[in-house]
Amino acid sequence: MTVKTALITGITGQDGSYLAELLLRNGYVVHGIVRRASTFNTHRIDHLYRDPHEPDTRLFLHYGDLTDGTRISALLEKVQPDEVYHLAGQSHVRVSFDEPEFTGDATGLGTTRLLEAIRTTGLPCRFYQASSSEMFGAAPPPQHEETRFHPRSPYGVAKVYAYWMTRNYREAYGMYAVNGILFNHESPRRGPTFVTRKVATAAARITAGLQDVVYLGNLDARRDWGYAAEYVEAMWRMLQQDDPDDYVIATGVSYSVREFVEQCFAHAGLDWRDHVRFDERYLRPTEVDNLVGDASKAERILGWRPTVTAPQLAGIMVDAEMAALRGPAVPTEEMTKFSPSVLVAQ
Ligand code: NAP
Ligand code: F7E
Repeated sequence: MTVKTALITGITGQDGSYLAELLLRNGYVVHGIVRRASTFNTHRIDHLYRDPHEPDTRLFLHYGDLTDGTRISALLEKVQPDEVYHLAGQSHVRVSFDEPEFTGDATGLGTTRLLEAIRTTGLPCRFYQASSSEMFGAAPPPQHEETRFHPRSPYGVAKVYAYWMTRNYREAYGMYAVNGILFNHESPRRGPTFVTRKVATAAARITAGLQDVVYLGNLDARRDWGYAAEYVEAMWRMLQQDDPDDYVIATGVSYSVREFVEQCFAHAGLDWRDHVRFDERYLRPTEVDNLVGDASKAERILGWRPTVTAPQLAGIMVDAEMAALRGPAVPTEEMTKFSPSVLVAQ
């Protein structure tokens, strides 16, 4: 059997770490692009890393930045991947209002740099673009592959641009390039400033007596929250089809931020109303009110279906935060033992 080689941009992020685990489990050689920082930013994948001098090493990391097209091209030439999973980007919606230009550069143009590098190197590789439900923005739910985009943030606008560049390269050059339009997906590895992780951390810390309140913004927004480890499986399946296409990935059920907060605090044995305060700094100039994905196409063609619900996710995330406070931080390796079916049973 031929061993496939994958290149993951954003391997140090939440999704990159789960995807790297999945691909290594599936026998791939995995290369990841890591941006240089003055502190280590590889904590989500440290448990996967082996000394590159060991003969059975299948994970390789390379420095690179999405804003550096020359480096992206050089890495593609060097790695010669069969599949490219493009997950890197400035992914925070609120921050995109503060940094619209950088967000456009990294999250929007970064995709073009990769597509153009694939085209000019002539590699016959398959390309996955991490598109987002934020592209639907103000479009009423349920949102599916044919729903018209109405993005409500510089992040959403950048993702719409990248979505169309991916489709354009598919149509113009016959490239195997797909858009995975993923609705919100969370886990204990979620970045600490996204609302689910922020709330789960606060619930655990309040229980431990380390803080008393948490400041939040809009509690009325509704999101379709799923579990990240299950969503990366859908990414992989999208690149295993005969023909390239675009797919919505979602649970089909939405909860308000208030409901998710309530679930986290109840799981920790707390009444959220005693601990949640409002701070307008967490509001966005334009908000996305209600996202509910219709993933029936993915179920029909990819055979993909989520199993973890948002209330279960709230429990998983609060438990992980409490475990991290009890001892040394929850080892990432331990988290990987949560297979989706195990999680449902917990
Ligand atoms: P994340 O945790 O924020 O990870 C983003 C990754 O991109 C990190 O590895 C980050 O590196 C890297 N990165 C950022 N700017 C970069 C640059 N200029 N050059 C190179 N690398 C850069 O995001 P995620 O939740 O895993 O999401 C993965 C992708 O899916 C993102 O494109 C996101 O926009 C998209 N998406 C996410 C969701 C969701 O609910 N999670 C839904 C739909 C789409 P550092 O580790 O150094 O910061
Ligand atoms: O906000 C509200 C906030 O930042 C969710 C990214 O992965 O998913 C994510 O974007 C909701 C919003 O995620 C706070 O106003 C209230 O309505 O966790 P979030 P997001 O904006 O939905 C999409 C699909 C992506 O593609 C993105 O990359 O929660 N909210 N209070 C708050 N949000 C935050 N962050 N912090 C608060 O204190």
